[in-house]
Amino acid sequence: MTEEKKAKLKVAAKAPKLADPIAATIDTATQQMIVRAQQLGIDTVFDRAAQMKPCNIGLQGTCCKNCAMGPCRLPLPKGGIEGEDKRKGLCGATANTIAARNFLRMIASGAAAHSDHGRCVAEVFMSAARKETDAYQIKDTNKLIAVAEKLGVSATVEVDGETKDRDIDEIALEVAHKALNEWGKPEGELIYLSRAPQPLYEKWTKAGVKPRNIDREIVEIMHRTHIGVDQDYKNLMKQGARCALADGWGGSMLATDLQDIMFGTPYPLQSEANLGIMKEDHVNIIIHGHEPVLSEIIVAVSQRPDILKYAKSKGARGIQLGGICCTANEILQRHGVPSAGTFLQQELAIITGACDAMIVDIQCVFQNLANVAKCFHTKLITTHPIAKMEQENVMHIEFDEHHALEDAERIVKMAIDNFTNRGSEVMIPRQKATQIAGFGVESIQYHLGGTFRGTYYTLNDNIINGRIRGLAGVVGCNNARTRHNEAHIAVVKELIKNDVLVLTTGCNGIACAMEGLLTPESAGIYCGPGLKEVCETVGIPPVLHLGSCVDNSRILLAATEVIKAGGPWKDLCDIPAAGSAPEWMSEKAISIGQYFVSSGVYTVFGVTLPTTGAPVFHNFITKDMEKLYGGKWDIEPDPIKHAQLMIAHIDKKRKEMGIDKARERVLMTMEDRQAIER
Ligand code: SF4
Ligand code: MSK
Repeated sequence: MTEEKKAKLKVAAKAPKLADPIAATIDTATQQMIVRAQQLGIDTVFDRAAQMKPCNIGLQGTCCKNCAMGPCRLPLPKGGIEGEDKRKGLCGATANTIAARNFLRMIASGAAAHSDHGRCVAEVFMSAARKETDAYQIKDTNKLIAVAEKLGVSATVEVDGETKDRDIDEIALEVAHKALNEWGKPEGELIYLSRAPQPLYEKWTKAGVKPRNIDREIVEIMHRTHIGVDQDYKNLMKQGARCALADGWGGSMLATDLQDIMFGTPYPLQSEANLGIMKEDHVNIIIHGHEPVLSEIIVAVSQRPDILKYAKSKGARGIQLGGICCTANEILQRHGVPSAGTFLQQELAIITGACDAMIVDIQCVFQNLANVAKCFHTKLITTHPIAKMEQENVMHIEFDEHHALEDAERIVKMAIDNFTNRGSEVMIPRQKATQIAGFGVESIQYHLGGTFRGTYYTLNDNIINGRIRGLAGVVGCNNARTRHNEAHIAVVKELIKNDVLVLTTGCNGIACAMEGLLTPESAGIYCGPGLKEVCETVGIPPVLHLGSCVDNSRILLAATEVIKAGGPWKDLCDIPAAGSAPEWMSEKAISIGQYFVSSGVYTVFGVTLPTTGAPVFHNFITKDMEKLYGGKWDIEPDPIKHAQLMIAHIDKKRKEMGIDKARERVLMTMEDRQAIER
């Protein structure tokens, strides 16, 4: 071998392994941008995933570091456990205890993230109700009255024996107090539990898992998982269920309701998705994170004529807003702001070279954004007091509802000023797809309700007659350990092909939008005959985008409306429905999964579950839990098998409800019918 060849090999051996763009993602825009990043020598999450292997013991959920005698690592022996499982940590904690404690801490963290988001919204709501800020008002008074009723706040008052409507501001103030109280009230139970079907409420009572207040359930998990406290995986999971319910039927549900009242309840609208929404001749502002309180104002400010004039004075043709992750979903649902991409595309938005500012709030924000931004002119701005970055090039403009308009104006102007600093290294992929988003409990009622009955009558009717085989809630993140968007799209396509109507949120919603599945026209291409007929008659997509991660509460309430509208079902676990998170990664997904399960939903996760190293505990959550709540966990990384598990569950429920035959009749071809008649 020549010296030159040896030297080349040495360099190659030292060079970090780079991601294969085709293996990393199914999305061609993302593939192009991974190549672009590699050409520019900028590492992305895809390369880092190729370079770093996950820890096998952590994957199994059996590594404990809850005290300084550990970490105690209890891997599952090759070939599994025969006989008694003698594995234990220094304190004697078994693999079941360790896996359950870790699982609970994920639930606590996920519930805390959603619920702290909810608390922040409730505080802004309080400021709006007190009229301490001009930036926020009560936009949807109908929703305010509906929410007031659920919280036990009267919308009317008796004056001299006459019933009169109460002042809206007065109602708002009382709603704000009632809502904020849910985080820390000293006694009682969460008010919204009463929104669940009665049999489910009774199950929670019997199991002793009704949340008392939101914060307490999170704190209690941290206590019970401390060394030497709760050492019974079943008892631990009781608290896991209680904390997750405090998220789904508490913090998340309140966040959604109060956001709808302040920012408007979403109704279907048209928009676009993928990196191609960015425009070379516009100021591009990317908003990323989860909390819509500041982004709402940024949307309003960027549409103001004086601001547009200012952008034009700098040579831009306008301002293009785009979203990443769930802030994207929030501003998409209410204003039609296009989605620039999912969780795994956040670095790529900057690598286009055309991102003049990226504004981030909380959750799912990569710290590496700062390193990527350094390579371009992009201003990276953190806005939340609890989420800063250590890198010097990151600017912090702290949001406060009392001066939200000024904050938003400062940020948008900074982005406009930065437009002139763009380098020549601009490459925006062309790919983008049309999407119809903005669905919710109310709009499903409008599209699939009865004209005179004002309920979910038409939806129920079509489930019972079998045109719609069942419902699926498909949600959650991307995970760099799996091929970006592949499982999301394969699961959803398999479901709609089999006549299952899909309700989506989070990054699954964005992935489906990028694939063109959020259009009514996609029904004709991808759906089975029953679902196709319903979608074409009503004019809806076969995949209904319900919003952000906290908006999974909309899925719970939509399912509850199905019960109320009548049919053979009495409880959520009776409905032919299933949940799924094909590419999950965040702790919030575990909290969501657990509140789905504790609400009676069979829930399948892709990738893996951090419970496989403790087979007894794993068995408990994937089998035994069904006896308590009617729902249980499952794990299936293969997307087609994953969807088929959900469909098998849906068919099992159809049979239990006595509606399996109706579907067979409705899906018969004309020839089949004629054959019977002859
Ligand atoms: Fe080990 Fe027990 Fe400490 Fe966990 S709590 S690290 S199992 S000694
Ligand atoms: S943003 S939590 S990656 S869905 Fe809600 Fe997407 Fe998951 Fe974040």
